[in-house]
Amino acid sequence: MKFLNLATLLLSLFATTSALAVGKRQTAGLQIYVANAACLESEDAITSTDPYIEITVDGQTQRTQKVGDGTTFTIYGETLNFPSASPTSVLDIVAKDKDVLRDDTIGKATVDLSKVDTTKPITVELKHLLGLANAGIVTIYVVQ
Ligand SMILES: [Ca+2]
Repeated sequence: MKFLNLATLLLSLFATTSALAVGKRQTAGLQIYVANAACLESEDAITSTDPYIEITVDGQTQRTQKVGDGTTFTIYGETLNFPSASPTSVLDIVAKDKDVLRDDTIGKATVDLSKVDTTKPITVELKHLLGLANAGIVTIYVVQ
C-alpha cells in the first residue's frame, strides 16, 4: 500500500513537471488574457453598442471573438496570442463597436508592459479619440 502511494505520488509529480514544461513552450511570445470591460460607450447613438476588444502588438492584431451586448459590463475571458511579441512589448488596445458597415472605435489606450507590474491584473483606462474623456475600462492579464 505504501509503495503504491509513493508510485502514485511520483507519477503525479512527473505529470506536473511535464505539464509545466509543455506550458513553458506554449507561452513563447506573448499571451494576453482579456478578462472584462466596463462602460464602453459608443459615439453612435442610433445603433446598439456591441463592444469587442482589439489589441495590436509589434504589428500583430488580434481581437476578442466575443462581442458584448450593451455598455455596462462584458466578460470576455479570452486569451489572445502574439507569437512574435515579448513580455515587454507595447500594447495598443482599442475597444470597437461592432456594426454592419464599419466598426467604430469606442476608445483606445497604449500600455507599455515594461512599465507595469505584469504579475497583477492590468486595468486600462480607455480614452475617446477626441479629447481625454473616459471611454471605459478594460482589465487584462499577461499570461505567465
Ligand atoms: Ca453596434
